[in-house]
Amino acid sequence: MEQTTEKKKRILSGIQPSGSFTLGNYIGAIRNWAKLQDDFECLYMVADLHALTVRQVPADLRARTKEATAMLLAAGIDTKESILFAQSHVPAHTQLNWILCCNSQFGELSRMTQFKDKSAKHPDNVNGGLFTYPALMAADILIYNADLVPVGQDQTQHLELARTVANRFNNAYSPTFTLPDGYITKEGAKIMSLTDPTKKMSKSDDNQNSFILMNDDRDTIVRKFKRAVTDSDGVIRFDTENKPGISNLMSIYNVFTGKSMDEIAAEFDGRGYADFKVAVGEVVADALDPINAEYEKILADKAYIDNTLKEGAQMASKLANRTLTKVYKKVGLYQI
Ligand code: ATP
Ligand code: LTN
Repeated sequence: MEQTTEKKKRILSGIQPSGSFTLGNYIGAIRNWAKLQDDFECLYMVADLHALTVRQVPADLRARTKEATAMLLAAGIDTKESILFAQSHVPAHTQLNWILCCNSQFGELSRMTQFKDKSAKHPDNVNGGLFTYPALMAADILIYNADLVPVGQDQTQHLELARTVANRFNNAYSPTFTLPDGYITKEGAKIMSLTDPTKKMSKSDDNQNSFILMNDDRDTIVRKFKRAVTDSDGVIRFDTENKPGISNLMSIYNVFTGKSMDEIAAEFDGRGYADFKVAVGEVVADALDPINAEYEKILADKAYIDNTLKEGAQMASKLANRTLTKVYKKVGLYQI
């Protein structure tokens, strides 16, 4: 690594343990997290509190938080380089959340598309947490004064809100928060559902065939790709508007092979969709297999996972509490 005296920029990102991680999560977020560790000071978080905005089965949430931690470790998050923790283990996030809620406008929160989507999906549970979700996400980021936030495209609106709130606070009091930038890779910023390629691949989708899970086995992966919804014109060409299904598969193939869309089109010229789908399945399975083997090993070691989270929470809390103390003072909360 290049020697430099400059302070490394800081990164914070999070993922909800609202289901097992999908290929969309891997390509859009997790894959990049591991790569960024050398060049940035990274904090990665299992956003268990955010998951509560949708009703969870308690035992499942508990299990998935542990599984999420194991999967992040298996995917290359190295605790010698990065801080890995669970959101609920660092209470300062929720404490700052309140202050940021008081600095977020009803109109701003009402415009969030994720709020609208999830309200439509769960009309019987349009709760306050779902509405103020972006203020908690802003707290996650701002409490560490993160410079960059690696996320998929769907999170850009939330990031924009974090900047707005940070800016408002800095102007109302005094410069306190770093304005965070998104770090969104062009390739794979939005992987689409395999059963409806106009929709984002999402781990909370009810249709199991719509997503590939990071811990699906090779046969399942290939089978799901074979069933992927495409079109009937039989030509492999990148055209997101008219051929969203094939374009999505091409994007996935591109991520794992590094081949350009033209190269992919040439490789499969004159061959049918069936061949292409199997090829996509194979490269995905090749990439996920070793991560999975590691995941199984880590998951069996509860003490290691617990210890990782404990140390992560301690380190994160130290940084977070410093910001919280400053903020409490600035807004005029009485200090004893
Ligand atoms: P949920 O279905 O519970 O809303 P999700 O699958 O959308 O979950 P999140 O926990 O909200 O996943 O997202 C974790 C990270 O993965 C975020 O950075 C998000 O942008 C990214 N991500 C999620 N789905 C995709 C996708 N289909 N393509 C690219 N990135 C994605
Ligand atoms: N809202 C994010 C998860 C998340 C997050 C964060 C991402 C919670 N807090 C802070 C980046 C930074 C999502 O992916 N749905």
